[in-house]
Amino acid sequence: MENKAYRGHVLTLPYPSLGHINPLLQFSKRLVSKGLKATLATTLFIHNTMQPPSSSSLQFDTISDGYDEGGFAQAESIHAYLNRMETIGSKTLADLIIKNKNTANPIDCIIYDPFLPWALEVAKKFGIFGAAFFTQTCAVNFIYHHVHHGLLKLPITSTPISIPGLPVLELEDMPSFISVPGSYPAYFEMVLNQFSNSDKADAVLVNTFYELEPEAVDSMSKVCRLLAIGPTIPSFYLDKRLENDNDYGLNLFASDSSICNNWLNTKLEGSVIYLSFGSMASLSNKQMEELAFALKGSKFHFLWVVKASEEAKIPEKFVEEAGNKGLVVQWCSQLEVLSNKAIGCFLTHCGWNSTLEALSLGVPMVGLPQWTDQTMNAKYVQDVWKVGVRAKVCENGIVEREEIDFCIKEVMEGERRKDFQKNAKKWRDLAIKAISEAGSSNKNIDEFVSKFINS
Ligand code: UDP
Ligand code: 7WV
Repeated sequence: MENKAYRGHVLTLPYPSLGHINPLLQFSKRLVSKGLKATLATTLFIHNTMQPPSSSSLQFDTISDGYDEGGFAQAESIHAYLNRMETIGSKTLADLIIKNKNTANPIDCIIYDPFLPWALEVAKKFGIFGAAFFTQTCAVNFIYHHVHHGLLKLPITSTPISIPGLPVLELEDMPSFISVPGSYPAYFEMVLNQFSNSDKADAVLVNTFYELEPEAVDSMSKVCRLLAIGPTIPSFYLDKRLENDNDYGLNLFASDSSICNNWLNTKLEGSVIYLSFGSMASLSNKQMEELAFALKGSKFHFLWVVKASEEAKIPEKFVEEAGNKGLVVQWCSQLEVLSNKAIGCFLTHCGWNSTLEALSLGVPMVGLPQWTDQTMNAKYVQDVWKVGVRAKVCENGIVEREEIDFCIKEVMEGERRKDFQKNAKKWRDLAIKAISEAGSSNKNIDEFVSKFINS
């Protein structure tokens, strides 16, 4: 029998990629801890293919993106995918709301990814409270807001670029859709359209915390009703207030964390480089080779996540020759790895989740951004948060082995290592504070809950 004692029922709707699902899944768990019922809706394809968390306080349900058999890979183009998802997604989201209507817990709030702005239209049609949940930094969001409203004209003809609340930016620091004009036009339109109806959202949530980017939070707060609710990291790794909250949610692949843990536990404190490029990036053969040669020539141990789809790009015999110096796995539990004392630095693509996880666990970084917001995050890692360095890219678009080697040494043993570590520790302390102030969690989460409960 359904429990009627919930304070409300929230439906959360992430964009169907791992980096968007996981933060919303974590946030949903925080809402459950506040006495709400939360249902996370993924696409049918994601639901059928990803590894669900082993046990969860959440409910799961599905909508359709119109590609139930193959998901994004089945679509003819990015444009086609997004269009069909809007049509079929709107319809199946409405079906989901209707399905819940005559139960003990009808849906009274939709938290949607603004990559899917049509979800707000559906919520409004049913008279339901609608909140946008931004999965990138306020700095990045504010740039897109500026472009969307014509406040920043493209293409950019003069640098550096000054935007209120942001550091002075060079072209290479901007999100790739701006610095590489014409790249991924459908995605560029999507990130700008996050602001097409954000003024109609009843709340705007952002997975960041104030101290990370105070001026950007203040700037963005002037244009929408913003609440910084991050970092959306399981309680276990931060404040340890939610019992058994150590599961990071969906995984791309099943991974046996004992393999990484056992290996890391034989290594000295701060002696291992952890490398990962997230769930989406695909590196060139040349870039993989440069990474492999840099690791081979370095004296440090390394744990390298190479997805199955990238494995063929590893040079022949690399893994055998690395022996006990390196471990290559297809996937890992990244939070568990980052919290292992053996890790001395994280060589990352600077996806926002990875960056926020490293900041929250106090791990210095080497940034090798690939596209989208990663370039901006890498800029902040180096120049704003000062927790690492950003690798320099050659004219051919590759970060060469010498540069990788240089960056690794800077962060693992250079004169600045102590500063990087000290700053990383500071961000970890602030991350814990952000999520655990005001009793059991972030006061912005409490404010958000009371907003929609009383609406
Ligand atoms: N991740 C993981 N295991 C891995 C690699 C990545 O659990 O081996 C998780 C990581 O903790 C992060 C997410 O996958 O939460 C990647 O998100 P991010 O925004 O960094 O990058 P994206 O995959 O969106 O490019
Ligand atoms: C998935 C698809 C497209 C983009 C992203 C994720 C992102 O940057 O978060 Br543009």
